[in-house]
Amino acid sequence: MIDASAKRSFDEHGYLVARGLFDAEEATFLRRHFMRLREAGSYPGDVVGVEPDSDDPLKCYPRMIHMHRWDRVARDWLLEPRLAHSLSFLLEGLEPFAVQTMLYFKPPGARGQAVHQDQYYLRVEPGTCIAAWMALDPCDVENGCLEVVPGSHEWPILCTIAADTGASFTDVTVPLPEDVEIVPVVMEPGDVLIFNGSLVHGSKPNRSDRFRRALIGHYIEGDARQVARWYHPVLRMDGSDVKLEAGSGGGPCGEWVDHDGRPAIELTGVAVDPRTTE
Ligand SMILES: O=C(O)CCC(=O)C(=O)O
Repeated sequence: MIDASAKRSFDEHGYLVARGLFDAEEATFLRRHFMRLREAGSYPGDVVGVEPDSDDPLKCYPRMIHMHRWDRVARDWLLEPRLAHSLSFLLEGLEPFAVQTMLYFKPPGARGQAVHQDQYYLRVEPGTCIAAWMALDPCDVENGCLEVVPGSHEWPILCTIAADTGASFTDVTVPLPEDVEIVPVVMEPGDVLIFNGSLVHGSKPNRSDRFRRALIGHYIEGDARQVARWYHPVLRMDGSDVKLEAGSGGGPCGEWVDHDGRPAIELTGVAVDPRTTE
């Protein structure tokens, strides 16, 4: 249940955890459903194929993208009334539009995803995107739970630099000043982390012998006129299509500079269109 004080915390920090928004049985059902699909073959949106004998755990269980375009269970979850109500409340009555689903399997030994901002990819105009990240397993530091930089939703989109691909399956990240606090978000199955599209977040490798599965929905503010091409078609929460402009990704981005001995961001960079998803 998201109340006024949770909304204040969301506005201040850029994220909140809706504990128990879904129950453990629903999480179990979704976990089994997507494991069955993943183990049965390949799907549109797979960046790499399933390679059961690979040494890279992420090639045995690559993430799934945009499943809601061909899987009823994923579509029903993306448009779920509990998510619609929670997001509308946080957006002050503005119903969001739904644009993406993803399933991260993150098996034991899998790399994480270097810290980034989702809005770098979605380029929603005006406004921003918002993510609903639902734990399907207990998520903790050992198995590479999501980590966030509280308050970073107030930052502009940062220019990216190369990531350490030994620890991250994506190859870009955002630079962070040394004293920035990165907070692990420990969650139980059915909990949903809701976060602002500019919030810096990512995850470390899974160093446990457990999976860390998560089902993710990406949404945009309901008064947006544009979102990057990759995220079309755009859906209202009743499932009907809404026509928005298809922007390119890319655009201005911020770089850290020293202002009287303190880090500050100046919009001096230009990001290229990533033509893919976060
Ligand atoms: O689940 C993860 O490890 C990363 C997910 C993420 O960063 C995202 O959905 O944007």
